[in-house]
Amino acid sequence: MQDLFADTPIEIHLKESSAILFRNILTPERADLICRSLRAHTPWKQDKINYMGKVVPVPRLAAWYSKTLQSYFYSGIKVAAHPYTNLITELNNLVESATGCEFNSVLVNLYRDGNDSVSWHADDEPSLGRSITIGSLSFGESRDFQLKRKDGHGNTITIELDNGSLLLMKHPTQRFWLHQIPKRKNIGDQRINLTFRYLV
Ligand SMILES: O=C(O)CCC(=O)C(=O)O
Repeated sequence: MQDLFADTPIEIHLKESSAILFRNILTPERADLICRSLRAHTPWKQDKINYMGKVVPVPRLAAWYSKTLQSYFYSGIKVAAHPYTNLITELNNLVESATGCEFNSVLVNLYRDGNDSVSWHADDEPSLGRSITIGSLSFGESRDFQLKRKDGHGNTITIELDNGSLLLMKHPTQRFWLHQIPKRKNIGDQRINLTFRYLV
């Protein structure tokens, strides 16, 4: 993995918490290569969840990797872990060197086009412990990433996450804030996002 190539990090002030955006953590060429490799070699799966009493497919594809092979529970489903590949290990190391935080697991999401999305949620599953830091690495098409307070106060914040960008959501963002990737018309290209976490 080549050296970090980031622009000056941008601090995003969130009430009671904060996030840091690192744009261009990789060169565009390197980010494109990684995007293609992840697209081709990830064991993508479309999970189904219970939503208002119905079993529905989630509007994206995903794969869960864990260094410690721990399964992951979210939205009432259990997802088995894949072992870290060389590329996932390199990306984990990259995110750790940029942020100084430790990660041991990652959810990889593929948004095939603007119809794919993830709705409002917090990454606050009990397996993540009490102090949760998330390192979110994006490849491919730029998409809007939105944050809003759980208590309904204040405005929704929108950040564009581009190819080769890293967003660090510090503790206690997951306690007070929700996030989503909304559907968008006119987005024909794919985006891959990796949310690195630390399972206790
Ligand atoms: O795709 C993103 O930027 C967010 C993904 C996400 O929220 C998640 O995996 O929990």
